Amino acid sequence: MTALDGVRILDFTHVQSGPTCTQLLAWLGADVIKVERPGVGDITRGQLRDLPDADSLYFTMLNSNKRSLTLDTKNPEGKKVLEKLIGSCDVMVENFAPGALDRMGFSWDRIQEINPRIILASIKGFGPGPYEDCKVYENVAQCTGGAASTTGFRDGPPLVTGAQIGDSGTGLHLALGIVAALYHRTNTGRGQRVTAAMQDGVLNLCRVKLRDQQRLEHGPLKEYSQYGEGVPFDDTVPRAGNDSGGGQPGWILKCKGWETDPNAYVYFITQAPVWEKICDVIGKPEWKSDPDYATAPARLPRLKEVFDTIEAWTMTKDKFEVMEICNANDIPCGPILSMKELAEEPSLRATGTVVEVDHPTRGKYLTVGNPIKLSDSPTEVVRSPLLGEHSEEILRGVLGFDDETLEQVRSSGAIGEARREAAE
Ligand code: CAO
Repeated sequence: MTALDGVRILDFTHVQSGPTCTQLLAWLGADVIKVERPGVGDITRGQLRDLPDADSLYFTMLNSNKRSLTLDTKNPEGKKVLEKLIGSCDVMVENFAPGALDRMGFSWDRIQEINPRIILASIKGFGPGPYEDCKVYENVAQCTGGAASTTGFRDGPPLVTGAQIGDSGTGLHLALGIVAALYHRTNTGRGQRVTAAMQDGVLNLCRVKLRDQQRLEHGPLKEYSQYGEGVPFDDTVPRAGNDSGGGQPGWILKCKGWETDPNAYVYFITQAPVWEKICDVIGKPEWKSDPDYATAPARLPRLKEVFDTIEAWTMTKDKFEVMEICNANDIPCGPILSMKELAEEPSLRATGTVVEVDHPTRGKYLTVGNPIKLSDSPTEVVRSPLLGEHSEEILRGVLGFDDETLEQVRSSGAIGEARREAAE
């Protein structure tokens, strides 16, 4: 039995943020019914295509383990089907632009009227306030949630990060809210609204920078390398390059081969409890008793020199040798792994974190599996559905439609033409 066995999700999500949420719920065992516009589907099916006529990796990697139903919810017959689905599902998830669900005729009041037990979960770019009506994409959220202003180097422009903290991060927040609301419902019998704004999600993930904003009022941020370089702070948290965000200073250092390999680097942390071991490993045993280097506070003003010296050692080894030597000495560090290295890493395949699946139109592809491991409810990743692949199965199986009702809905144009043949 899966963890979310018996939970049925009406999935009105598209692009990335919402689909990551419902994919997580599907991986945890919920029955996720993805509703898509007939003939069109989620816009990502056709975006960034690597193969002509096959669903893109963008889509396939965000929609595993779901069923696809095509339904025109602006068609009167389609609206009736949607009402029935709302009545039969436990959770409805959506990340339309603000107001779109209301315009479709499905306000929260109306949804509750149809099914008081349902949970309505939404992602929007912003919470209530000046920007509540705005459409938002990933990088807008990174910029408005504090990530971009604190990412990059001090002398360069703000930077966005490759980690999709605005979309996938908010999807993850929403999934947690949904699971909590389901738990609440088992005690109260009532559904509720769950909302997660992308700006809020990003800020939550950038909380250490809000911490530093307040610390600035009481003096310079001594663990930022600009402190050691004598560059004064102004009244806002600066970009800190590769400085560690925590209490143990770290930096990215070159390893052997850096001249030609853009990922021949290691993240090295000068964790205070293992400082003496670091001194021995890098060939600076004299630092152990030198008052300028022996303690963490003494090292703060000279971090650049410390890391330059450690780098002179890391440059004599490749990144995996550095990892091996440091780990044997309890020194925390991590090689910069490329996507190619991650895709080929056998241990990630063994744990199901990277999975190869087969798809009827695109063949085999790699996807990220469930990063959350439950001992009694393991996830088996199933390929993403073709557009409308399960329309008939859902209308018959979930709503109990017979041949005649199905034909009536089909002839109204509400569900379009299913692409069952491609799956056969
Ligand atoms: N049948 C009929 N109509 C449908 C439908 C269906 N099955 N599914 C969607 N639609 C309609 C919607 O009702 C909406 O119509 P109206 O504009 O007439 O109300 C229309 O499709 C477009 O929906 P949208 O406004 O959500 O889509 P968009 O492409 O214009 O905007 C996005 C995309 C992502 C910017 C916007 O949805 C948004 O801001 N979402 C909230 C924040 C978010 O999740 N962003 C992350 C996206 S990933 O980077």
